[in-house]
Amino acid sequence: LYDPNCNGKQVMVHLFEWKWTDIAAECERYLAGAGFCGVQVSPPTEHVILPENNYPWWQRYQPVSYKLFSRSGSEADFVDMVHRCNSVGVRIYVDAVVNHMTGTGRSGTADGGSTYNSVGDARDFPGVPYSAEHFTPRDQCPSGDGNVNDYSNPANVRNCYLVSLTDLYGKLDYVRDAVAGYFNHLIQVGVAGIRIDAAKHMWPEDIAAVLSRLNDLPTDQGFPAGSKFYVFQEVIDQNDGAIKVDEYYDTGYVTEFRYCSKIAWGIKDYGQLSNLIDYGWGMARSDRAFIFTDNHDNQRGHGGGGNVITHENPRDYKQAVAYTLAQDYGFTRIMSSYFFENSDQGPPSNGGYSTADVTINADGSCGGGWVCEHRWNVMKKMVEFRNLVAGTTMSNYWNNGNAVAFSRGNQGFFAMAKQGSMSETLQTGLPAGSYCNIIDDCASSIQVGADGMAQVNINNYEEPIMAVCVGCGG
Ligand code: ARE
Ligand code: CA
Repeated sequence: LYDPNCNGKQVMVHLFEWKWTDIAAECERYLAGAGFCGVQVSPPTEHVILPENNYPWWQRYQPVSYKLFSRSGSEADFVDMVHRCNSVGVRIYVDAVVNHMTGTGRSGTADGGSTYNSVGDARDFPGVPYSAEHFTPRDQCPSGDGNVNDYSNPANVRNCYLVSLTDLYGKLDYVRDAVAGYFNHLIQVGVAGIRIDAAKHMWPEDIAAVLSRLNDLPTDQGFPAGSKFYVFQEVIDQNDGAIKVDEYYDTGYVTEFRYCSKIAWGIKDYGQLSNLIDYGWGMARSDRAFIFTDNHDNQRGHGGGGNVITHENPRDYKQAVAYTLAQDYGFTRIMSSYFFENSDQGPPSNGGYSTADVTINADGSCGGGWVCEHRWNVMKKMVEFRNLVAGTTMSNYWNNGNAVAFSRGNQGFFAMAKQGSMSETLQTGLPAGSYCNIIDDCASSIQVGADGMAQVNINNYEEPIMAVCVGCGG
């Protein structure tokens, strides 16, 4: 439940809207070598298709059945991806949409062939199958129009329809069995875990009931016997409602959205980095916190949006992700995006509904509209750093409001300078010796004395970051 099942590796990447064929290739050609734990993939299940909205990315958050047939590919492609990634030690985590099915008022046939009808009182999803009695009864929802509209009332949040999405009745054994059946199918294929979408809108005991029905992970996909599905739950707790992240600790990790605001604030005003993790603010305990600088919603103003830093400001973004990976709180995920002009726009396409391949340029960056933040040199090097210092705590913390530095046990040392330069004599916590900065590919280095002190110089406006570690770099 709490172990991501990736051999102690520390960082996941969300390859948002990538096709299964491209993810399989990315595991083999890049992610394995770069030390990534695994990939969060977009929802793999059959979903509505919305030409009238120009095939927005969010159509995949309206499932039609649990058949593995989506805009990212067929079930055969999915299975091939999971197997190929597992065989190079990179795990797959599925974005699981099980709080609801489609929005109300929709009908049609999904790509995998299943029909759906949620027009009027109909709630027909024969591909599962679900019908009207499997959806939360209207009298359970204390809201005038049946939709979620009062975040101060847990029954409203969990029993009403989130943005008019038909809400599954998670109390029923039938629904719990159906959802567990979907998850056990993923497990049998070799998926290592899930993000539970809209977990905040599900009762924790309903989630627990589903998880209690799950099998161990299969040893034939390289999981040690007795391994459990890794779970992280999307609970947006910004101190703005009745639902708190700690209600979900027994069923897995929780997304910590306050971290997104905090790191954005900290990069704007380095002094704030000193109290980045604010337990007084109710932030989740470290061994339950799932953290990221931005996600597929808040980078485009969905899901409450907020002040977050994204790839659109590369200089700030590199600092935000570098700091996130350098410090010791939580389990980390890196976002990998595509460029967009409006917040509904789907991924790069070949026209219409067909998602374009990810193009890899000769220099290792991506083309064709894909941003591939996870391939930026700073991100790659910081993944290496975080893996190497895993298990150590932050110490020798120093912050003068313009530059910041700290050590990770006696394994690593990190420094960052907002204006692009710094020159300070600092305690590194490291054994004496010469260490090179992996961020600038060892163009600069520090000399650590017998007392652990070193002269730390940064002179690099675009990437004002230093990361050194025992046994990394050249
Ligand atoms: C779309 C249309 C809607 C339409 C609906 C049904 O935009 O107008 O009514 O379809 O036809 C995504 C998109 C939605 C989209 C949906 C379904 O973002 O725009 O709706 O897919 O296609 C809350 C929830 C949180 C949720 C965010 C978006 O708590 O769980 O809202 N996030 C997840 C995903 C989303 C996804 C869904 C859930 C649905 O990450 O990508 O929606 O599966 C405060 C509160 C938060 C609240 C936030 C925004 O911060 O504390 O709890 O988040 O405000 O309301
Ligand atoms: Ca619900």
